[in-house]
This record gives sequence, structure tokens and C-alpha cells, in this order.
Amino acid sequence: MQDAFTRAIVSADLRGSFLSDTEVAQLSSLIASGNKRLDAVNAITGNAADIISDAAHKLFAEQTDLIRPGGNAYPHRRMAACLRDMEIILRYISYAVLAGDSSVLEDRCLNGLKETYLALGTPTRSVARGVQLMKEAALAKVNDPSKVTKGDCSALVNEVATYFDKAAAAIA
Ligand code: PEB
Repeated sequence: MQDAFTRAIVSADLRGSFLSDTEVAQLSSLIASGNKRLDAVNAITGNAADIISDAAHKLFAEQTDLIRPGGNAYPHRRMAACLRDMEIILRYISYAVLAGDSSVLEDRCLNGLKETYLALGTPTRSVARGVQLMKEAALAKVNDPSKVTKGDCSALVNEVATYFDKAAAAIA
């Protein structure tokens, strides 16, 4: 697992060189925007239950077969497994946002996940759609200017979106 700092160090060490000016500049902007990042992590972490239930309701409204007999989210045991999976994926995305790096998400969550779903008979595209719907719900929370210092958070919002896209693409 890496974060933005270890990633820069590993890459400089592979070259056998000091950190480049660009790398130092990138890390200093990461530090300068650190409070925004923590606000984003907080927005996801503190609203996780809302984000998951909002996305799940939309997913089951769009794909009603999932919750009918024979569907992969039927009966309650499978529904519970589905909501739990969405929570696990969101949790790893929140770690990636904190680290400013997707390796924790890739190594500990996405690695082999599609194969697991194929073996279980869980429809992978439906899980991917669930992740996309969590992205919409999470970005609405991250973009919510109430209770935080107002400022430009577009770069951070774009970065957060990439972690959801990465997760959806790994499963679909
Ligand atoms: C991944 N999910 C399931 C299982 C595993 C995972 C390993 C099998 C074991 C179990 O049931 O607990 N576990 C999960 C994960 C990590 C991990 C993400 C990462 C570290 O360790 N069914 C649907 C929806 C979707 C869904 C599309 C969006 O119809 C999920 C939710 N996952 C789902 C379901 C099961 C499951 C298991 C229904 C149960 C399948 C079954 O038992 O038939």
C-alpha cells in the first residue's frame, strides 16, 4: 500500500535521484490542500450509510429483477451481502481519498473481485452500476458547501471520482 508521499519516494528511489522539483511541488500542493482532503474523507465517512442506501435504492429501482425470487439480491441474506459489499468498496475508496493514491483500493479490494463475482454468479455490471450510483451520492456530499470552509474543490472532486471509476471499471 502506498500514499502520495511513498509513491513519490519509491519512484525517485528507483531512479536513484532526489525528488524532482515537480514532485516536491506536487507534494506541497497536496499538503496545502490537506484540509480539503480531510473534509472530503469526512463527507464520505460521515455519510456512508446515506450514500449506500441512496445508491442501493436507485440500483434496485432500475434493476428490479435483482430483488425478485431468483435475483442475486434475493432473499435477505443476499441483500445483506450486497449492502455489505457496497460498504466495503466505499470504505476502501475513502482510504484512497485519504492516501491520495489508489493502491490500497486496488490491492486490498479490487484485486480478484471480478473473478469472485463471476464465481458467485453475482452480476458484475450491476455491482459496477451500484458503484457508479455511490459515486453520484458521494460527490453530492463532497460538493456540499455547508459546514465546511468554502473554496474551489474541483480538482479534489475529480480525483475522488477517479477512485469510483476505477472500482466500477475493475468489476464491470
Ligand atoms: C466480496 N461478495 C460476496 C462474497 C465475497 C464478496 C467474497 C462471498 C462470501 C460472502 O457472501 O460473504 N468480500 C466482498 C468484497 C470484499 C470482500 C467487496 C473486498 C475486500 O472481502 N448482489 C447483487 C448486487 C450486488 C450483490 C448487484 C451491489 O445482486 C452482491 C451488490 N455479494 C453480493 C451478493 C453476495 C455477495 C457475496 C448478493 C452473496 C452471493 C451468494 O451467496 O449467492
